[in-house]
Amino acid sequence: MKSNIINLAKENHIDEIRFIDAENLTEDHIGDLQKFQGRQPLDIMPDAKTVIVFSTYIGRFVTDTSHQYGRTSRLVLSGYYANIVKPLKPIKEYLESLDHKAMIIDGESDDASIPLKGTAVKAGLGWIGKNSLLINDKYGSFQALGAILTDADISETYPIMKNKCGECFKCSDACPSNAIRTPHILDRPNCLSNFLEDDNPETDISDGVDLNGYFFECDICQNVCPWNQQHIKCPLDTPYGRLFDSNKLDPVMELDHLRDMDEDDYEREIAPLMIGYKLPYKTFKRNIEILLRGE
Ligand code: B12
Repeated sequence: MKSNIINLAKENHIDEIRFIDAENLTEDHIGDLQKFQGRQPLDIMPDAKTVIVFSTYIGRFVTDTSHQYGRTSRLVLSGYYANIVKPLKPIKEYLESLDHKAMIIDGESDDASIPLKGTAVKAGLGWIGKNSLLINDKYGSFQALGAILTDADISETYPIMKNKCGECFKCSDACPSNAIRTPHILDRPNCLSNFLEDDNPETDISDGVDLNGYFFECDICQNVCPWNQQHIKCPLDTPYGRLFDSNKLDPVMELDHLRDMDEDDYEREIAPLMIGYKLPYKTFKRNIEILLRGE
């Protein structure tokens, strides 16, 4: 069964796959357990035996970063922003065909889903960086994560990776809205990614802040991470990344073009990038205005 699952994962462009037991994640995996009440694998599927953990490299998903272009994150451009369901579906269907339960966990429902970064830590796929993201030597933090909870008993154990951030504080120093004051803990209301998708933020954290061109989501804390530099200079050539052609998207991202977009243009050219969640047009317009304010 396992080798069939691994083959299906490969066919669907997944780069790493691990099988961990469905027992509770501990402080070593997720830090403060209190914050994850009701989100442990067994809270979600009480008879689960295994969590299958998936990671896909998204380092190639970038558009032109020069000044006259707007930017969005690698996660959005990869199509996995709130939805890594598509490549996992054949695996879910395979498990179900063998009369097993299988539930896909993606990023769509924050509160109902297991914490994917901690799950990946337990699977030996990386460590939690100071920017609160999963990092490893091979992919840096440019990985989208997903999981399948199942009652099939196919788990293994993996050594947990040592944290290799050391004394580096580049992510917290670079965050223009000061969202990483405590290492490993993201101050969500102060994170630009959070702000740029919030239709009705309590405070406008963008005042006087350089968005580095980002109009939806933000990769600033990742762009400065030493573990990502090799991927920024020369992204890995992976099957999924190969499907992305930035040349097609670059003209759409020109700031002049973004500024002039009406709702129809937006629906046609930008909205399809946002799989699983669509930024309302009026919030997009607000973000572009903020971006141009800083030009
Ligand atoms: C809600 C959410 C957000 C929110 C809040 C983020 C947050 N850090 O909480 C917002 C919208 C801001 C966001 C932004 C982004 N997100 Co997000 N997000 C999620 C989601 C849906 C849930 C995360 C969650 O549970 N947060 C709740 C808080 C309580 O937990 P936490 O951040 O995990 O933090 C805990 C750990 O750091 C731990 N901890 C603290 N100290 C220590 C110490 C040790 C030793 C250990 C082990 C742990 C530990 O305790 C913290 C809680 O206090 C997940 C998908 C999922 N189901 O897991 C994706 C997810 C985490 N996001 C992801 C990504 C890629 C991003 C962005 C990079 C996208 C972008 N470019 O804009 C940014 C990154 C911002 C950042 N620096 O974290 C990826 C992470 C991939 C990776 N390599 O880690 C995920 C897994 C989605 C996916 N399908 O791949 N996200």
